[in-house]
Amino acid sequence: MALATAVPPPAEVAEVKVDWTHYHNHAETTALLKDFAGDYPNLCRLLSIGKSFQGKDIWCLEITNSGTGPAAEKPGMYIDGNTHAGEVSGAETCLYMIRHLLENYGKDPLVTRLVDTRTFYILPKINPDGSDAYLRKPGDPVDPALKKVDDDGDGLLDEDGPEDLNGDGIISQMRVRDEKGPFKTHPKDPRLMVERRFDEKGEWRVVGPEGLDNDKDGRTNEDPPGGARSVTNRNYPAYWAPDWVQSGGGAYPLSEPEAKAQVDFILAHPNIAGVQAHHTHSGVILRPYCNMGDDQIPAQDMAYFMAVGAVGTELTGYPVLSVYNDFTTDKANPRHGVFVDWAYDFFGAFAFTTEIWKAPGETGKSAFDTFDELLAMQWNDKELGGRGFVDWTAFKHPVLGEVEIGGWNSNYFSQNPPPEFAEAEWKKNCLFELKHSEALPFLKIAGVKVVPLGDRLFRVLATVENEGFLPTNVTQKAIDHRLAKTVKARLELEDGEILSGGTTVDLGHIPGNNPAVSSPRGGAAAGSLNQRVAQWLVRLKGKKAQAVVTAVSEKAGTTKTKISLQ
Ligand SMILES: [Ca+2]
Ligand SMILES: [Ca+2]
Ligand SMILES: [Ca+2]
Ligand SMILES: [Ca+2]
Ligand SMILES: [Zn+2]
Repeated sequence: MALATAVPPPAEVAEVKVDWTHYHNHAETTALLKDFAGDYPNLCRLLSIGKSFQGKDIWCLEITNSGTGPAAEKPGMYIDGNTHAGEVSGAETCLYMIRHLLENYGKDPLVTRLVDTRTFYILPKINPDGSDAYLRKPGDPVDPALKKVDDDGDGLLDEDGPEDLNGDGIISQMRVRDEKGPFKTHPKDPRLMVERRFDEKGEWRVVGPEGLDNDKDGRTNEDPPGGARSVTNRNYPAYWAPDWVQSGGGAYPLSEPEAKAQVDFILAHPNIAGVQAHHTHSGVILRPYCNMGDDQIPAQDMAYFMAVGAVGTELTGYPVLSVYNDFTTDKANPRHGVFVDWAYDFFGAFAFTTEIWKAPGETGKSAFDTFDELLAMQWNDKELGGRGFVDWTAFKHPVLGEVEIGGWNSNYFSQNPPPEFAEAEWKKNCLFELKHSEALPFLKIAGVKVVPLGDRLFRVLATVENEGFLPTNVTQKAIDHRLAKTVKARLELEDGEILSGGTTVDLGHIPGNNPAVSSPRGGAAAGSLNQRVAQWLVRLKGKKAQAVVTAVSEKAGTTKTKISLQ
């Protein structure tokens, strides 16, 4: 990097207003990203990394101070959201991060330093098609230019969309009275149902989502306008498995255009050292692996996962969990082809996936552990005025006859936070991810010593330091998998000859700034562990000369300094 030049945002730029009580669809997100890119041309650049199945741009806002060097020569922090259609919280958290970085640049010292020294690649919506299908309200127009999607693979396109039968704007559940049904009315709250005991009579059977089975295939609302195809988080080239092992992986790794665009983008940006994906929900920070235990993670990597993760827990209140150990109910059927495993194991970055939002009533480690509906209902009554639950009401269904429509409005109660609770979630995750980016390895030239040896001979000693917390190789796994590149120091000399050392000196991998964590097996090492010295012996043609020392690390950045020899 060149010398730092602070770029204060132009004074006349008004803040980009973002309503954090609103979940933004693709068109709204696009407009916001264009506003940010237009307002902060020195700090960010809007890139389309590819198109979704329906032809929507998958946006990446690249954020760094262009005055302090090219984006590719700084440690990269990759942040994405909304891979799963309904997990729209991830997109909002990305937008929050974007706004936080751009509008606090020049005001907040940490933000300013990070935007000067790191490059953020922020992709709010990996899956804009699925996200739009989820956010679409019953009756909203569908853009006729978009490709239609056969969600259920029956050869018909968009043939069974949702019907808001009772006209309340929400697609709820339908239930019918049935003595053989699995549920009875909850004895403590008549709005709720509970499973009957084997020796009790049933009262209710849930027949599916509110609507009509338009194509009479026995399923209701299974192929709505638009749609998402799969784009699940199982389509990545890490321990991928086909349908007979796990459903949802797609036809082959990266068969989905969104996943392919995402992986191609990351591979084209090898400076990316930190990876953060956003999903919902559970209120947990997940780390690798999805299909293996912690014995497969080198001790040093585990120490870093714990150290960075602990900051995450402190700032978000979310525990850091292994997907396999703590987030997989059936250990015989773990997840395959998951992004976080690819990013850590196959790309060599330090990767987390956060499941944003722990809904009230979800008292277990993960959202699928427990749902205490009484607790959830109490919270719903107290905090939301009952808005999170649609009371069951009778409706005369044209096909099913007498039904009741109601139940949890789970999209904005459990799957995503209710709007008034959203901003606090976005903010605390943003603050953790800033800390993750602060932990990335960061190269600097701590000093250059020029020792005159007489007769136009000089010894040049450049001390290259990793100021960051993580080592320049980022993970031990990256070394094991031959992904990590060593740090190189280069001397460019006018009017002289390098006699020993060669132009480029290989400095190996440089540990981070905390030796206790850098070498967990050997205990604390010497204080200068995070420094390496490059040496050259040179002979000048004349009495003096100018030279440039450059230190290059793929993931810790490039830095250079000018020296004079005389
Ligand atoms: Ca279909
Ligand atoms: Ca309804
Ligand atoms: Ca149907
Ligand atoms: Ca329907
Ligand atoms: Zn998800």
